[in-house]
This record gives sequence, C-alpha cells and structure tokens, in this order.
Amino acid sequence: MISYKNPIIPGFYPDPSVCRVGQDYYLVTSSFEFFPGIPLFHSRDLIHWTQIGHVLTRKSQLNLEGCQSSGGLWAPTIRVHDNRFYVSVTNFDHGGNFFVWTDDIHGEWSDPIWVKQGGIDPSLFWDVDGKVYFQSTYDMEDDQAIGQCQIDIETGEMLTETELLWKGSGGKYPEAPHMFLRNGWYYLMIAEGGTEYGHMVTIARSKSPKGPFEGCPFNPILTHRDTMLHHFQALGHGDLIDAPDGKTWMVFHGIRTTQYMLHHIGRETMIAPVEWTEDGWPVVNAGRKILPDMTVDREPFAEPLMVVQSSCNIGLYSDIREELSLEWNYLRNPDPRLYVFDKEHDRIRIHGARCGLNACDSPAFVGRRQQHFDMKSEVWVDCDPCEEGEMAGLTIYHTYEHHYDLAVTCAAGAKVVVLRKHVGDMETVEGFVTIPEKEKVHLCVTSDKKVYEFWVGTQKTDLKKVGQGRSQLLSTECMPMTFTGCYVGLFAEGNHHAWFERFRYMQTELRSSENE
Ligand code: 6LW
Repeated sequence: MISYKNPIIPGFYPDPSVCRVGQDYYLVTSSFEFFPGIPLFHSRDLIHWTQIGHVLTRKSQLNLEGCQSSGGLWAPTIRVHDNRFYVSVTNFDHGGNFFVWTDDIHGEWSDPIWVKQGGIDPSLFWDVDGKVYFQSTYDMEDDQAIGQCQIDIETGEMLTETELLWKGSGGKYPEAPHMFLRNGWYYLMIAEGGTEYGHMVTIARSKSPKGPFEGCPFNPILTHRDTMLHHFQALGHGDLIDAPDGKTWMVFHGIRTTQYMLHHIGRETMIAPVEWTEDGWPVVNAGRKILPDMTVDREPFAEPLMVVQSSCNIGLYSDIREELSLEWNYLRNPDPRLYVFDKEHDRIRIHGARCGLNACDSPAFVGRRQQHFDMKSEVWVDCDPCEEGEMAGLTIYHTYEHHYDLAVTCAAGAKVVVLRKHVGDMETVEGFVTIPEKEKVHLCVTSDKKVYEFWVGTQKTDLKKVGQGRSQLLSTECMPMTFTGCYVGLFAEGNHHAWFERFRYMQTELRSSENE
C-alpha cells in the first residue's frame, strides 16, 4: 500500500508535467509573470518533491516586460530524450512557443529555440523512427482544437504545416496535449472544459502519430466537474508517467475552494494512480474521486522517501550571483540593483523601484507562494521612511490589482505601520500604529481559509493587530483571467530602502481541515 496526501505540491504550482530518468523524476509547472521562470522539482517516489532549480533564469530566455498578471509563461512540458532534457512552453506575451534544453538537469538551460507554430501548451514527442512532433492548441475559425507539426529538434524549424489532430470530446478549450506511445498505440491526452470548474482530462488514440484519433469511450478520464464543492475542483491538465515497475501515474492540477466557488492559493499539483483496461484505455484512480488522503494498492516505492525540508528563512545560498533560495520569485524582469543580500546575517536589503505594487511592472518585491490556508509569516523590518509614499513591509500578493500590504511608512511626519488593501480599483489604508524612530518593526500575518490578520510589534512591545482582510477578495474568481495564486512577499516602495531579516513562513495547522 502507498499512502500519501494531495496536493503533492501545494500552492500555486499549476500545469504539471513530469519525466523520469531511472529512479529520478523531474517535474515542472507554470510560472506566468514571476521570475525566474518554471520551477523544476525532483523526486524519487513521485510523492515528495524538492525544488532543484528553475528552467528559465536569464532575461535572454524569459522576457516578461509589461506582461499582464497571468501573462508570461504558460504550461511547460518536460521530456527527456537521449539523456537530454527538453522543456517546451509558451511565452504568452513575447514570442509564443519555444523550447529549451540541457544535458545537466542541475545546470543552465539553453536559450530559447522558437517554433513558429501558433497556439499554447506546446508538447514534444519523439517517434520510434526519430521524427519529432510538436503539439499545441490549434486555432480554427471560432473553435479550438489540437494541432501538430513535425520539427527539426536542432533548430525548431517546422518541417510540416500544422495539421489538425483532434477536436477533443466536445468540451470547450481543448488544450494541454501530450502524446505517448504504448503497445503500438499513439495516445493523445488533453485537457478540456476550461481550467475552471468544468475542467477535465480526456484521451484519444491512433495507430499513427498523425491520427485519425479515436476518443476513449469513457471520456473524460478525470474530472470533478460534477463533484460537490467540498472536494477538490477543476481537476485537469494531466501528464502521464510510468514508474520503473511499469505502473502508470497521472500528475494534474486542481484547486481547493475556501467557500462557494472561491479559491485564492492557486491551482495545485496532485497525483493519482492509473490502470489500463484490457482494451488499452487508462482508468484514473479506479474511477473514484481524488481525495486529500490517498491510499493506493501498489507496492511501496523501492526508494526511501525523501525528507522534505521546508525552507522558511530567506535562506541565501552561497552563489556568486547572490540569489534567494529557490522558492523565492521576483515579478517580471527584476532590476538586480534593488536587492542587496547579506548572507552573514540572513537578511536582504530592498530599495524601492520606479513603481510600486500597484503597477503592472517590476516593483521591488520578492515573494514565495502561500502554500497553506493556515499559515503564519513574519519578518523584522529595519527602515525609516521619511516621506509619504515611502513604505516597506510584508504583502499578501496575488496580482497588482489584488494585494494586502502590511507596511512601515510615514504619515504626518511619524513612523507608522499601516494595512493597505488594494482590490481592483479600490484602495483603503488603515491601522496607523505609531512606531518609535530607529526601532526595528516585527510584521506578522496569520491566515486561515477566509481571513488574513495583520500584526505589528517591536523589540519592546507585544504584537498588536493592525487589521484584517478577507481571502475572498484575493480570489481568482474576483479577477479577470488569472491563473496564479497568492504569494507572501517582501516589498519596498519609494526612494528609500529597508532591511528585512528573520523571515519565516510556516504552516500553522496540519492539513486536517483543508478541504472541508
Ligand atoms: C494553460 C492551459 C490551462 O495554458 O490554463 O488548465 C492555461 N490549463 O492549459 C494557463 O495555465
């Protein structure tokens, strides 16, 4: 028996794709407007994942200038062929579809190799005859389908025109294609129904990679679209992987709602077992619902489980490029001059950028995903803003239009801590807790599913509540086309700087009540 919990990677980690080399699995997810792009994870058992890097770490690979919230990088696919790893992805704002490669999964990846095929969600497939096929969505007049061309894997050149592969089983937005060869059948697995509550995974097969494709008689093979809201919702965007014992698994994403039809911490990576019918069709989790607590009747993984360490502090690592540890992101293409790392004291200095958090730009911000409904995050801030508009602090950031900011600022000549709530075109500022000059400020945010509470203290005072904000107004469903989730971030605005030290992020409750 194997027992595990879904999501296997909690928080905003959508559109998972996975590959395997021997005992080692590698998984990537979408990253949209955040930098570096495409978090890369490693696992030995498919259940416990450790981030080992990002695929796109240089601006030459990842131009995010001016991209809207949820623009940028969409839906990567990771594949390995002849010991070379490939990740194909869409840069929604700059250039469209491309892939990068590396021979060292722990090293740098190539610059983009562009493929002129339109659409999104590109995927790569190597046929036994050496031909390489490139699938993506395919725009038809007033409709969408899955299309494919053959490419030169060295140059990205399209060797054939894009051809229609499959229109799906009838759901809207056929997308997320992945092709697999198994027992002489070419399988084309896709997502349909849109990434919201109608999401699903469907599959078709053919004797040729070019089709015609025949849909599985019991599509969708995975969906919770008809499932009560207290269960996971919006399951879809799957990828298949065979373990060394020949058993198949599907990774996919789904959401946990907080209250009716709302979610705010993003689409999260989950996993379920897949069995094959005698007739060669995949059955996900024996047709049962996907649950937070999964028990799978399979031999335990041969490899010992990895111990996952949750890295909570700023965790600077000794890299000459002086970066944050891997769970941290910037927004769009950051100006490195704004960030000074003091490894010795585990702290970071952030200088205000030309814009603040309300801008669709690259504000002075570093953040990590909120991965749990029940969490506490805190930091000590050392700054003395002396002009109105100068502020620095802790933010719960979903998009530039939806964030709650607990900040040290200056009001009427005094150093104060405020809670600024920015939602759509509304902004409120409350709290105004006076802090003695030169005093370091302890900022803290706690949350459950529905409410964030914001706290402030100093070396000499206990924590005092500054205000609170609902998760409801930071939810995806309150926003125009948004595919991301909330971050806990550090930020500065205005022409001053702040030192941030002793940052902590911790889950405050075991994942017991998560899906009630
Ligand atoms: C992605 C598409 C989808 O490109 O949402 O859920 C889009 N699936 O496949 C953004 O993640």
